[in-house]
Amino acid sequence: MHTPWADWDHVLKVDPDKDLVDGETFDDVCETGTDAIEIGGTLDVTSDKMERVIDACRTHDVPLYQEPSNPAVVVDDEALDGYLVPVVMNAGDVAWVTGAHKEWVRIDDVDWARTATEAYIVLNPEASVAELTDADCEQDADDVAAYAEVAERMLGQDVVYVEYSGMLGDPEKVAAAHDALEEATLFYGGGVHDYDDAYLMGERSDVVVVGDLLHDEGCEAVRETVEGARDGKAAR
Ligand code: 1GP
Repeated sequence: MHTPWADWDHVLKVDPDKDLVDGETFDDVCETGTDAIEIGGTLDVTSDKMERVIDACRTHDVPLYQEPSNPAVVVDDEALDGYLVPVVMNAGDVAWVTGAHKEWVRIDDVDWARTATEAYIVLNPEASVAELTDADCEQDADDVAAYAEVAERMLGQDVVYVEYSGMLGDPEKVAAAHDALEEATLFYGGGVHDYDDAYLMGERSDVVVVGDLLHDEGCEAVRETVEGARDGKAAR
């Protein structure tokens, strides 16, 4: 698989289970300036809900990826550029390291040319993803850096994802993960609400992922985070 994310600054993560702000459409979402849209959520996601988002975005140019949270929700659709599949480095439950993945490969004909993995390091214990995966979120900056290095060097991961879903993370830990990587792309996600948050994390990662803001505040707020992520990265 080629690695388009190496050129991204910003990803918008759409939760198919959540509504857009009143009056906004997926046309507006596709025009926020984000480099890619990832469709995925942790809870109550179904393939029907996924399809609805893919359909609404299919005529736009913005790259579209599915981030399946379990094998049952994987959608086969040519409008998708590919699949970004989470592997949780610090999961307590190995289902989220190789278990669900093994089931998927067993039951499905995986389109490997369009499939890549993201090595998640989950750091907000309050997040659904932390609860679901039984993640050990007690990690200091050294631990986070070590997980990042293991992901890239031992497991050959091309995307490492520091995930604080729902809260703005510790900039020092994000920077530690970034410093530990050679070629892999570092995604940062969690609690980015405005230009300044995006700038802060853009300075310390390669790609800033914005999720809830879209559903809570809308497209204009997202647009500001695109600017912030780009400016932060440029200032590095
Ligand atoms: C969630 O990392 C993303 O997987 C984004 O987090 O919803 O807190 O922006 P937020």
